[in-house]
Amino acid sequence: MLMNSEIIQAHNERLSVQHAHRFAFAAETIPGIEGILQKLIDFQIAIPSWALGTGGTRFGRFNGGGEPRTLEEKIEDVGLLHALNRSSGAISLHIPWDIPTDPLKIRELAAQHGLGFDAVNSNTFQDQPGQQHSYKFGSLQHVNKAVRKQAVAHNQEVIQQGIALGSQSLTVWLSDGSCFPGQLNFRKAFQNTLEGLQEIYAALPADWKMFVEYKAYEPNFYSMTVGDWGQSLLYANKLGNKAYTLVDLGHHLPNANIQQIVALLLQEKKLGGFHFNDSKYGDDDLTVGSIDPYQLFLIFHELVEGMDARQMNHAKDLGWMIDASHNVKDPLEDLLQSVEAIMIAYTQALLVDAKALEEAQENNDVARAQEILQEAYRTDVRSVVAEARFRSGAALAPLPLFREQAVRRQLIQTRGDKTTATGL
Ligand SMILES: [Mn+2]
Repeated sequence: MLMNSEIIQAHNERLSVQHAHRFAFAAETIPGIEGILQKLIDFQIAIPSWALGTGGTRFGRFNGGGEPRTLEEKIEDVGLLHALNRSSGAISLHIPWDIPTDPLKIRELAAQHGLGFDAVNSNTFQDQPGQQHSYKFGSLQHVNKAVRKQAVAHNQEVIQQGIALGSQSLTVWLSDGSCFPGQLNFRKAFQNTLEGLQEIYAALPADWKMFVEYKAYEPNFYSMTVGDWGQSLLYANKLGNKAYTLVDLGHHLPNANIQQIVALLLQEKKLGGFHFNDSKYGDDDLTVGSIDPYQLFLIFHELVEGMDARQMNHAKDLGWMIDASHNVKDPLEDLLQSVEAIMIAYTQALLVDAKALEEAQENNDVARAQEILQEAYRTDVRSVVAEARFRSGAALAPLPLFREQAVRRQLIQTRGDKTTATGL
Protein backbone atom coordinates (compact mmCIF):
# COMPACT_ATOMS: atom_id res chain seq x y z
CA MET A 1 0.00 0.00 0.00
CA LEU A 2 1.56 3.22 -1.16
CA MET A 3 -1.00 5.31 0.69
CA ASN A 4 -2.14 4.50 4.21
CA SER A 5 -4.16 6.30 6.85
CA GLU A 6 -1.07 7.37 8.81
CA ILE A 7 0.36 9.19 5.80
CA ILE A 8 -2.99 10.82 5.10
CA GLN A 9 -3.48 11.80 8.72
CA ALA A 10 -0.05 13.40 8.97
CA HIS A 11 -0.72 15.31 5.74
CA ASN A 12 -4.11 16.50 7.01
CA GLU A 13 -2.62 17.64 10.29
CA ARG A 14 -0.10 19.79 8.44
CA LEU A 15 -2.93 21.49 6.51
CA SER A 16 -5.56 21.54 9.24
CA VAL A 17 -5.21 25.14 10.48
CA GLN A 18 -5.33 26.65 7.02
CA HIS A 19 -8.21 24.36 5.99
CA ALA A 20 -10.26 25.06 9.11
CA HIS A 21 -10.00 28.77 8.43
CA ARG A 22 -11.14 28.44 4.80
CA PHE A 23 -13.92 26.00 5.57
CA ALA A 24 -15.28 28.12 8.46
CA PHE A 25 -15.77 31.00 6.02
CA ALA A 26 -17.57 28.76 3.50
CA ALA A 27 -19.73 27.12 6.17
CA GLU A 28 -20.83 30.53 7.41
CA THR A 29 -21.92 31.71 3.97
CA ILE A 30 -23.44 28.55 2.49
CA PRO A 31 -26.90 27.57 3.72
CA GLY A 32 -27.49 23.87 4.39
CA ILE A 33 -23.81 23.05 4.46
CA GLU A 34 -24.22 19.76 6.38
CA GLY A 35 -26.67 18.36 3.81
CA ILE A 36 -24.30 19.34 1.01
CA LEU A 37 -21.36 17.65 2.74
CA GLN A 38 -23.31 14.40 3.10
CA LYS A 39 -24.20 14.44 -0.60
CA LEU A 40 -20.53 14.94 -1.47
CA ILE A 41 -19.44 12.10 0.81
CA ASP A 42 -21.97 9.77 -0.86
CA PHE A 43 -21.06 10.74 -4.41
CA GLN A 44 -18.72 8.25 -6.12
CA ILE A 45 -17.22 8.39 -9.60
CA ALA A 46 -16.12 5.23 -11.39
CA ILE A 47 -12.63 5.14 -12.83
CA PRO A 48 -12.29 3.35 -16.18
CA SER A 49 -9.68 0.60 -16.31
CA TRP A 50 -8.40 1.97 -19.63
CA ALA A 51 -7.52 5.39 -18.22
CA LEU A 52 -4.79 4.22 -15.84
CA GLY A 53 -2.09 4.01 -18.47
CA THR A 54 -0.83 6.66 -20.84
CA GLY A 55 -3.10 7.02 -23.85
CA GLY A 56 -2.06 8.27 -27.22
CA THR A 57 -3.25 9.50 -30.55
CA ARG A 58 -3.11 7.81 -33.92
CA PHE A 59 0.26 9.54 -34.38
CA GLY A 60 1.92 7.95 -31.43
CA ARG A 61 2.04 7.19 -27.77
CA PHE A 62 4.62 8.33 -25.26
CA ASN A 63 5.23 5.98 -22.38
CA GLY A 64 4.78 7.29 -18.85
CA GLY A 65 6.41 4.60 -16.72
CA GLY A 66 5.13 2.56 -13.80
CA GLU A 67 1.88 1.80 -15.56
CA PRO A 68 -0.28 -1.06 -14.31
CA ARG A 69 0.63 -4.29 -16.12
CA THR A 70 -2.27 -6.37 -14.93
CA LEU A 71 -5.86 -6.01 -13.83
CA GLU A 72 -4.68 -6.44 -10.24
CA GLU A 73 -2.33 -3.47 -10.61
CA LYS A 74 -5.12 -1.41 -12.18
CA ILE A 75 -7.28 -2.11 -9.15
CA GLU A 76 -4.39 -1.08 -6.90
CA ASP A 77 -4.15 2.20 -8.81
CA VAL A 78 -7.85 2.94 -8.41
CA GLY A 79 -7.50 1.94 -4.75
CA LEU A 80 -4.76 4.54 -4.44
CA LEU A 81 -6.98 7.22 -5.97
CA HIS A 82 -9.83 6.23 -3.69
CA ALA A 83 -7.60 6.36 -0.60
CA LEU A 84 -6.58 9.89 -1.61
CA ASN A 85 -10.05 11.28 -2.32
CA ARG A 86 -12.67 8.71 -1.14
CA SER A 87 -14.69 9.70 -4.22
CA SER A 88 -13.42 7.06 -6.65
CA GLY A 89 -15.08 4.03 -5.14
CA ALA A 90 -15.71 2.06 -8.32
CA ILE A 91 -13.96 0.74 -11.39
CA SER A 92 -15.42 0.34 -14.87
CA LEU A 93 -13.89 -2.59 -16.75
CA HIS A 94 -13.32 -2.96 -20.43
CA ILE A 95 -13.64 -6.44 -21.88
CA PRO A 96 -11.51 -7.98 -23.39
CA TRP A 97 -8.75 -5.60 -22.30
CA ASP A 98 -9.32 -6.67 -18.70
CA ILE A 99 -10.66 -10.19 -18.44
CA PRO A 100 -10.55 -11.39 -14.84
CA THR A 101 -9.15 -14.93 -14.79
CA ASP A 102 -10.39 -15.39 -11.23
CA PRO A 103 -13.38 -13.08 -10.69
CA LEU A 104 -13.78 -14.00 -7.03
CA LYS A 105 -10.19 -13.03 -6.26
CA ILE A 106 -10.54 -9.80 -8.25
CA ARG A 107 -13.70 -8.96 -6.38
CA GLU A 108 -11.94 -9.56 -3.06
CA LEU A 109 -9.00 -7.41 -4.06
CA ALA A 110 -11.33 -4.59 -5.08
CA ALA A 111 -13.27 -4.91 -1.82
CA GLN A 112 -10.01 -4.59 0.13
CA HIS A 113 -9.62 -1.16 -1.47
CA GLY A 114 -13.27 -0.28 -0.86
CA LEU A 115 -14.07 -0.54 -4.57
CA GLY A 116 -17.09 -1.90 -6.40
CA PHE A 117 -17.59 -2.60 -10.10
CA ASP A 118 -19.53 -0.14 -12.18
CA ALA A 119 -20.63 -0.73 -15.79
CA VAL A 120 -18.75 -3.33 -17.83
CA ASN A 121 -17.88 -2.23 -21.36
CA SER A 122 -17.96 -4.46 -24.42
CA ASN A 123 -15.70 -3.99 -27.40
CA THR A 124 -16.72 -4.68 -30.98
CA PHE A 125 -14.77 -1.75 -32.39
CA GLN A 126 -11.57 -3.71 -32.96
CA ASP A 127 -10.66 -7.28 -33.87
CA GLN A 128 -9.16 -9.52 -31.22
CA PRO A 129 -6.56 -12.22 -31.87
CA GLY A 130 -8.19 -15.47 -32.96
CA GLN A 131 -11.53 -13.85 -33.71
CA GLN A 132 -13.40 -15.53 -36.57
CA HIS A 133 -15.07 -12.52 -38.23
CA SER A 134 -13.77 -8.98 -38.66
CA TYR A 135 -15.54 -5.81 -37.49
CA LYS A 136 -13.96 -3.74 -40.24
CA PHE A 137 -17.41 -2.98 -41.68
CA GLY A 138 -19.27 -2.86 -38.40
CA SER A 139 -20.50 -5.28 -35.77
CA LEU A 140 -24.21 -5.25 -34.91
CA GLN A 141 -25.04 -3.41 -38.15
CA HIS A 142 -23.02 -5.79 -40.36
CA VAL A 143 -24.52 -7.09 -43.61
CA ASN A 144 -23.32 -10.60 -42.68
CA LYS A 145 -25.39 -12.29 -40.02
CA ALA A 146 -22.44 -14.34 -38.76
CA VAL A 147 -20.60 -11.14 -37.81
CA ARG A 148 -23.66 -9.82 -36.02
CA LYS A 149 -24.02 -13.08 -34.11
CA GLN A 150 -20.39 -12.92 -33.02
CA ALA A 151 -20.88 -9.37 -31.71
CA VAL A 152 -24.03 -10.36 -29.81
CA ALA A 153 -22.25 -13.37 -28.29
CA HIS A 154 -19.38 -11.12 -27.14
CA ASN A 155 -21.79 -8.76 -25.38
CA GLN A 156 -23.56 -11.69 -23.72
CA GLU A 157 -20.19 -12.94 -22.50
CA VAL A 158 -19.38 -9.49 -21.09
CA ILE A 159 -22.63 -9.60 -19.12
CA GLN A 160 -21.53 -12.93 -17.63
CA GLN A 161 -18.16 -11.44 -16.67
CA GLY A 162 -19.99 -8.53 -15.08
CA ILE A 163 -22.29 -10.77 -13.09
CA ALA A 164 -19.27 -12.60 -11.66
CA LEU A 165 -17.82 -9.24 -10.53
CA GLY A 166 -21.01 -7.83 -9.06
CA SER A 167 -21.47 -5.21 -11.77
CA GLN A 168 -25.02 -4.16 -12.63
CA SER A 169 -24.79 -2.49 -16.00
CA LEU A 170 -23.45 -2.96 -19.50
CA THR A 171 -22.27 -0.08 -21.66
CA VAL A 172 -22.48 -0.68 -25.38
CA TRP A 173 -20.60 1.72 -27.55
CA LEU A 174 -20.59 0.88 -31.24
CA SER A 175 -18.15 2.30 -33.74
CA ASP A 176 -20.54 1.07 -36.46
CA GLY A 177 -21.30 3.43 -39.29
CA SER A 178 -19.99 4.34 -42.71
CA CYS A 179 -17.17 6.42 -44.09
CA PHE A 180 -18.65 7.17 -47.51
CA PRO A 181 -22.03 7.97 -49.05
CA GLY A 182 -23.69 4.88 -50.46
CA GLN A 183 -21.65 2.49 -48.33
CA LEU A 184 -24.57 1.69 -46.06
CA ASN A 185 -28.32 1.38 -46.18
CA PHE A 186 -29.18 3.44 -43.08
CA ARG A 187 -32.48 1.69 -42.42
CA LYS A 188 -31.01 -1.80 -42.70
CA ALA A 189 -28.07 -0.80 -40.49
CA PHE A 190 -30.46 0.55 -37.86
CA GLN A 191 -32.68 -2.55 -38.02
CA ASN A 192 -29.76 -4.98 -37.75
CA THR A 193 -28.35 -3.01 -34.80
CA LEU A 194 -31.71 -2.93 -33.06
CA GLU A 195 -32.13 -6.70 -33.45
CA GLY A 196 -28.64 -7.29 -32.04
CA LEU A 197 -29.29 -4.96 -29.11
CA GLN A 198 -32.57 -6.79 -28.44
CA GLU A 199 -30.74 -10.12 -28.19
CA ILE A 200 -28.19 -8.58 -25.81
CA TYR A 201 -30.96 -6.94 -23.80
CA ALA A 202 -32.66 -10.32 -23.40
CA ALA A 203 -29.51 -11.61 -21.66
CA LEU A 204 -29.57 -8.87 -18.99
CA PRO A 205 -30.36 -9.93 -15.42
CA ALA A 206 -33.50 -8.34 -13.96
CA ASP A 207 -31.61 -5.77 -11.87
CA TRP A 208 -29.25 -4.69 -14.66
CA LYS A 209 -29.23 -1.60 -16.86
CA MET A 210 -28.02 -1.34 -20.43
CA PHE A 211 -26.41 1.93 -21.51
CA VAL A 212 -26.45 2.79 -25.20
CA GLU A 213 -23.64 5.26 -25.84
CA TYR A 214 -23.73 7.46 -28.92
CA LYS A 215 -21.03 9.32 -30.81
CA ALA A 216 -21.30 11.87 -33.62
CA TYR A 217 -18.31 10.80 -35.69
CA GLU A 218 -15.06 8.82 -35.59
CA PRO A 219 -14.00 6.18 -36.46
CA ASN A 220 -16.68 6.46 -39.12
CA PHE A 221 -16.90 9.87 -40.72
CA TYR A 222 -19.98 9.85 -42.95
CA SER A 223 -22.51 8.23 -40.62
CA MET A 224 -22.60 6.63 -37.20
CA THR A 225 -25.31 4.07 -36.55
CA VAL A 226 -25.74 5.40 -33.00
CA GLY A 227 -24.77 8.94 -33.86
CA ASP A 228 -26.59 11.17 -31.41
CA TRP A 229 -28.86 11.18 -28.38
CA GLY A 230 -31.96 10.95 -30.57
CA GLN A 231 -30.81 7.70 -32.13
CA SER A 232 -29.70 6.31 -28.78
CA LEU A 233 -33.08 7.25 -27.30
CA LEU A 234 -34.84 5.51 -30.21
CA TYR A 235 -32.98 2.28 -29.47
CA ALA A 236 -33.48 2.63 -25.71
CA ASN A 237 -37.22 3.23 -26.10
CA LYS A 238 -37.62 0.24 -28.39
CA LEU A 239 -35.54 -1.99 -26.11
CA GLY A 240 -37.44 -1.43 -22.86
CA ASN A 241 -37.19 0.01 -19.39
CA LYS A 242 -33.75 -1.44 -18.60
CA ALA A 243 -32.20 0.42 -21.55
CA TYR A 244 -30.90 3.97 -21.18
CA THR A 245 -28.93 6.57 -23.06
CA LEU A 246 -25.37 7.22 -21.91
CA VAL A 247 -24.00 10.72 -22.44
CA ASP A 248 -20.28 11.01 -23.12
CA LEU A 249 -19.45 14.72 -22.98
CA GLY A 250 -17.06 14.46 -25.93
CA HIS A 251 -19.42 12.67 -28.31
CA HIS A 252 -21.34 15.63 -29.73
CA LEU A 253 -20.96 17.90 -32.69
CA PRO A 254 -19.29 21.21 -31.76
CA ASN A 255 -21.39 23.59 -29.64
CA ALA A 256 -24.15 21.08 -28.95
CA ASN A 257 -26.19 22.10 -25.93
CA ILE A 258 -25.42 19.10 -23.72
CA GLN A 259 -27.24 20.72 -20.79
CA GLN A 260 -30.51 20.63 -22.69
CA ILE A 261 -29.93 17.04 -23.86
CA VAL A 262 -29.39 15.98 -20.26
CA ALA A 263 -32.52 17.77 -19.06
CA LEU A 264 -34.76 16.13 -21.65
CA LEU A 265 -33.31 12.64 -21.24
CA LEU A 266 -33.83 12.91 -17.49
CA GLN A 267 -37.42 14.01 -18.01
CA GLU A 268 -38.01 11.02 -20.28
CA LYS A 269 -36.50 8.70 -17.60
CA LYS A 270 -33.94 7.61 -20.16
CA LEU A 271 -30.71 9.10 -18.88
CA GLY A 272 -28.65 6.21 -17.58
CA GLY A 273 -25.13 7.37 -17.13
CA PHE A 274 -22.30 9.69 -17.85
CA HIS A 275 -18.84 9.60 -19.30
CA PHE A 276 -17.05 12.71 -18.09
CA ASN A 277 -14.22 14.37 -19.98
CA ASP A 278 -13.59 17.74 -21.58
CA SER A 279 -12.84 18.83 -25.12
CA LYS A 280 -12.04 21.81 -27.26
CA TYR A 281 -12.84 20.37 -30.69
CA GLY A 282 -14.20 16.84 -30.70
CA ASP A 283 -13.74 13.69 -28.70
CA ASP A 284 -10.54 15.09 -27.17
CA ASP A 285 -10.90 13.08 -23.93
CA LEU A 286 -9.17 15.79 -21.91
CA THR A 287 -9.24 16.22 -18.14
CA VAL A 288 -12.74 16.99 -16.85
CA GLY A 289 -13.21 20.72 -16.32
CA SER A 290 -9.91 21.66 -17.96
CA ILE A 291 -11.41 23.53 -20.95
CA ASP A 292 -14.92 24.60 -20.05
CA PRO A 293 -15.71 24.30 -16.34
CA TYR A 294 -18.77 26.55 -16.74
CA GLN A 295 -20.36 24.09 -19.13
CA LEU A 296 -19.65 21.30 -16.64
CA PHE A 297 -21.39 23.35 -13.96
CA LEU A 298 -24.39 24.03 -16.23
CA ILE A 299 -24.67 20.29 -16.96
CA PHE A 300 -24.58 19.54 -13.24
CA HIS A 301 -27.18 22.20 -12.64
CA GLU A 302 -29.55 20.40 -15.05
CA LEU A 303 -28.69 17.07 -13.45
CA VAL A 304 -29.41 18.27 -9.92
CA GLU A 305 -32.55 20.13 -10.94
CA GLY A 306 -33.83 17.20 -13.01
CA MET A 307 -32.97 14.53 -10.43
CA ASP A 308 -34.56 16.55 -7.63
CA ALA A 309 -37.72 17.02 -9.70
CA ARG A 310 -38.01 13.22 -9.79
CA GLN A 311 -36.76 12.65 -6.21
CA MET A 312 -33.83 10.66 -7.50
CA ASN A 313 -30.83 9.69 -5.41
CA HIS A 314 -27.91 11.72 -6.79
CA ALA A 315 -25.32 9.14 -5.85
CA LYS A 316 -27.04 5.94 -6.88
CA ASP A 317 -29.59 6.48 -9.64
CA LEU A 318 -27.23 7.39 -12.47
CA GLY A 319 -23.90 5.86 -13.49
CA TRP A 320 -21.08 8.38 -12.99
CA MET A 321 -17.94 7.48 -14.89
CA ILE A 322 -14.87 9.16 -16.27
CA ASP A 323 -13.87 8.40 -19.86
CA ALA A 324 -10.65 10.18 -20.67
CA SER A 325 -7.26 9.62 -22.22
CA HIS A 326 -4.08 10.89 -20.60
CA ASN A 327 -1.50 11.55 -23.26
CA VAL A 328 0.87 14.04 -21.65
CA LYS A 329 0.03 14.01 -17.93
CA ASP A 330 0.52 11.32 -15.31
CA PRO A 331 -2.76 9.35 -15.59
CA LEU A 332 -3.24 9.22 -11.82
CA GLU A 333 -2.66 12.96 -11.40
CA ASP A 334 -5.02 13.59 -14.29
CA LEU A 335 -7.73 11.42 -12.72
CA LEU A 336 -7.34 13.22 -9.37
CA GLN A 337 -7.88 16.49 -11.22
CA SER A 338 -10.93 15.11 -13.04
CA VAL A 339 -12.60 13.84 -9.88
CA GLU A 340 -11.91 17.18 -8.16
CA ALA A 341 -13.46 19.08 -11.09
CA ILE A 342 -16.58 16.90 -10.96
CA MET A 343 -16.95 17.37 -7.20
CA ILE A 344 -16.53 21.15 -7.52
CA ALA A 345 -19.14 21.42 -10.31
CA TYR A 346 -21.54 19.18 -8.38
CA THR A 347 -21.13 21.29 -5.22
CA GLN A 348 -21.71 24.52 -7.13
CA ALA A 349 -24.85 23.04 -8.69
CA LEU A 350 -26.10 22.19 -5.19
CA LEU A 351 -25.71 25.88 -4.30
CA VAL A 352 -28.12 27.13 -6.97
CA ASP A 353 -31.14 28.79 -5.39
CA ALA A 354 -33.73 26.68 -7.21
CA LYS A 355 -36.73 28.58 -5.87
CA ALA A 356 -35.36 31.99 -6.81
CA LEU A 357 -34.42 30.68 -10.27
CA GLU A 358 -37.92 29.36 -10.85
CA GLU A 359 -39.35 32.72 -9.83
CA ALA A 360 -37.00 34.55 -12.20
CA GLN A 361 -37.99 32.19 -15.01
CA GLU A 362 -41.72 32.65 -14.34
CA ASN A 363 -41.24 36.43 -14.44
CA ASN A 364 -39.06 36.39 -17.56
CA ASP A 365 -36.35 38.03 -15.47
CA VAL A 366 -33.46 36.96 -17.66
CA ALA A 367 -30.78 39.04 -15.93
CA ARG A 368 -31.78 37.72 -12.52
CA ALA A 369 -31.73 34.11 -13.79
CA GLN A 370 -28.17 34.57 -15.01
CA GLU A 371 -27.15 36.17 -11.72
CA ILE A 372 -28.53 33.22 -9.76
CA LEU A 373 -26.58 30.66 -11.78
CA GLN A 374 -23.38 32.65 -11.75
CA GLU A 375 -23.65 33.38 -8.04
CA ALA A 376 -23.38 29.62 -7.47
CA TYR A 377 -20.71 29.08 -10.13
CA ARG A 378 -18.48 31.84 -8.78
CA THR A 379 -18.56 30.55 -5.21
CA ASP A 380 -15.24 29.07 -4.16
CA VAL A 381 -16.30 25.62 -2.93
CA ARG A 382 -12.87 24.01 -2.82
CA SER A 383 -12.80 23.99 0.97
CA VAL A 384 -16.24 22.34 1.04
CA VAL A 385 -15.06 19.52 -1.23
CA ALA A 386 -11.92 19.22 0.93
CA GLU A 387 -14.01 19.04 4.11
CA ALA A 388 -16.12 16.21 2.63
CA ARG A 389 -12.90 14.36 1.83
CA PHE A 390 -11.53 15.03 5.30
CA ARG A 391 -14.66 13.65 6.96
CA SER A 392 -14.44 10.45 4.92
CA GLY A 393 -10.80 9.89 5.84
CA ALA A 394 -9.25 11.12 2.60
CA ALA A 395 -6.57 13.71 2.01
CA LEU A 396 -7.27 17.44 2.23
CA ALA A 397 -5.08 17.95 -0.85
CA PRO A 398 -4.85 14.69 -2.87
CA LEU A 399 -2.65 15.83 -5.73
CA PRO A 400 0.01 17.57 -3.59
CA LEU A 401 0.11 14.49 -1.33
CA PHE A 402 0.52 12.20 -4.36
CA ARG A 403 3.54 14.30 -5.31
CA GLU A 404 4.97 14.64 -1.80
CA GLN A 405 4.96 10.86 -1.48
CA ALA A 406 6.61 10.46 -4.90
CA VAL A 407 4.02 7.80 -5.72
CA ARG A 408 4.89 7.61 -9.41
CA ARG A 409 8.58 7.09 -8.64
CA GLN A 410 7.66 4.23 -6.33
CA LEU A 411 5.42 2.72 -9.00
CA ILE A 412 8.25 2.91 -11.52
CA GLN A 413 10.57 1.19 -9.04
CA THR A 414 8.12 -1.70 -8.59
CA ARG A 415 6.72 -2.02 -12.09
CA GLY A 416 9.49 -0.68 -14.26
CA ASP A 417 9.87 2.23 -16.62
CA LYS A 418 8.72 0.58 -19.84
CA THR A 419 5.37 -0.87 -18.89
CA THR A 420 2.25 -0.50 -20.97
CA ALA A 421 -1.20 -0.90 -19.47
CA THR A 422 -3.22 -3.68 -21.07
CA GLY A 423 -5.49 -2.50 -23.85
CA LEU A 424 -3.36 0.52 -24.77
MN1 LIG B 1 -17.32 7.07 -23.60
